[in-house]
Amino acid sequence: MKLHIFSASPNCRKVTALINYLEMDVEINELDLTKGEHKGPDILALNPNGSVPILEDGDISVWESNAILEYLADSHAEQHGENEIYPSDIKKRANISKWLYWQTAHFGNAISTIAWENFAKPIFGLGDPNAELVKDGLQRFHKYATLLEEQLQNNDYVAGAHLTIADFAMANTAAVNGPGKVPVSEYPAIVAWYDRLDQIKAWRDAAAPLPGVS
Ligand SMILES: N[C@@H](CCC(=O)N[C@@H](CS)C(=O)NCC(=O)O)C(=O)O
Repeated sequence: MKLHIFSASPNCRKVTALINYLEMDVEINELDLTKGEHKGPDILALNPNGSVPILEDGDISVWESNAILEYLADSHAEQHGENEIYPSDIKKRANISKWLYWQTAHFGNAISTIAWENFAKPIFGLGDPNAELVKDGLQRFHKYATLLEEQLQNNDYVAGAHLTIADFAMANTAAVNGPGKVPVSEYPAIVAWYDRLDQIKAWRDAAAPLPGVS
């Protein structure tokens, strides 16, 4: 298997964390997004969105980071057996899936808006933050963070008592929350959960230096 990434990207961190956690043998191809290396014809042939991460496995390519998490966890289970990180029981799986979809549609989407405007956009030379978009992102962030906060007040991990792929998915923006001015510090259970994840070497090792941050 081959994974195309930009290490500093939050959506790539969730995938590399899982690869580390499951000790999977995956070839890594690092692309520099700041140089547009993800827009070449070879990458567009794998992912017409021209975004990373992208996983190649034989004759298929998988894009959408949460789909890649599921595929990698299932591939690992096929060879090594069941793992609590993504169990096969359909009720446990549904409980994980709902958080994965929610992360993409809601929590992660709100954070992306804020962090893109405040942090990434200037780095890509695309201008100053748009105050209206930041305001909209913050409104959505607080709505969804309130829900996640309650879940994490009652559970150590996003989907319950065990670490699952939903944790790596949900925490993906940990490194950009600070420079992106995402107000996660207002939510103590979320902060404690980020700290819990930081105890996991596979997660820590997936962190990469951010462009423009020393
Ligand atoms: N929903 C997609 C988002 C992928 C995405 O937007 N990746 C960013 C990096 S975090 C990217 O490649 N951006 C460059 C671009 O879209 O041109 C996923 O979860 O994989």
